[in-house]
Amino acid sequence: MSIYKNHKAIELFTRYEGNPILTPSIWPYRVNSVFNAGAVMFNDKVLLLVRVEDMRGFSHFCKATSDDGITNWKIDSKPTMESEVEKYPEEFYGIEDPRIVKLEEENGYGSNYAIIYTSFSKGGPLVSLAMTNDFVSFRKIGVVMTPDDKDASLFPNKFQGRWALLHRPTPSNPAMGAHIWISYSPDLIHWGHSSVLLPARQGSWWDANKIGLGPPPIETSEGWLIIYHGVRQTAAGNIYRLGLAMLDLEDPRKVIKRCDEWVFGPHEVYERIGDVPDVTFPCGVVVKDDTLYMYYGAADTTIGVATASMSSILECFLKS
Ligand code: BMA
Repeated sequence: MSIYKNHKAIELFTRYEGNPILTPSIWPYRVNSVFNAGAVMFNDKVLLLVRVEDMRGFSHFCKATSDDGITNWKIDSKPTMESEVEKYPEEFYGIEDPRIVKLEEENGYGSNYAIIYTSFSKGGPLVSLAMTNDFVSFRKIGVVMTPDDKDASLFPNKFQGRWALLHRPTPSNPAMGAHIWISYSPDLIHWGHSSVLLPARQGSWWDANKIGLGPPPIETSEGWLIIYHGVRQTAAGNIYRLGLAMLDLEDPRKVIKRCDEWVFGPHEVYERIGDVPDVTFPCGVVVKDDTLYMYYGAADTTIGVATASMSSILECFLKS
């Protein structure tokens, strides 16, 4: 049920009518919430690495797969990837919000898939990297960005011999705004040459003061499509909505265009009510033919899917 029925906005994304597709109540073991999942096509199925919050409040990842990416999810019977605090002390309070990228170039680890995630350390959230070939065993590389930093993803390929990472450091002075940055590395370990890529806007904009990357960058004919979240601070709490930007294919530091209006936000009851109300938070998409499937955490409690045609998304960049 939506309170926005007959709303004048023509929505770019269509929510699956059976949303939410994944909920804590169908989980094979006892959990508090399931949300913010990374997504990838793997063995002709949609594979989600779901952030699962346990009954202590700590998160781990659990794999769910489906042939059509909408129904009949097969969920691992126990956690798939967990914190290992002895070896990786930065994972002290759990691991959160995975983004999955299939790497197109040799990376020195013999692994095809990179998982970039937030480790919740004793010093705050930071960015970690793990590699896998099968989503059964994972090789953790460790910390790539120190705290406070989160909402990070690699690109699938290198740019002039260097990997690129989008991430969102948080300045100690909140008045400075939390922006999306880009950094470079020759080896996925040592990062630098950092600069602000997309700044949070100011004033009454929907994406004022704090923004962060959503899913990994999506390669299109027009450039790298970026879906990012903007956090609107209100007297009643935060509203997490989504907007679009396009980056140059050859040099992602060049922002070709950033749309003014948000394209998705909390409307439905399951997005408006939950552990954290009014949150739509995607960490993964898959593209099949001309359709983009966006998997998003709803109110930090369940997972929904919404679809849009790639051609209609690209049209947004002509309009605004
Ligand atoms: C962000 C992240 C997300 C979460 C969102 C809303 O800062 O921590 O994991 O979904 O807040 O609570």
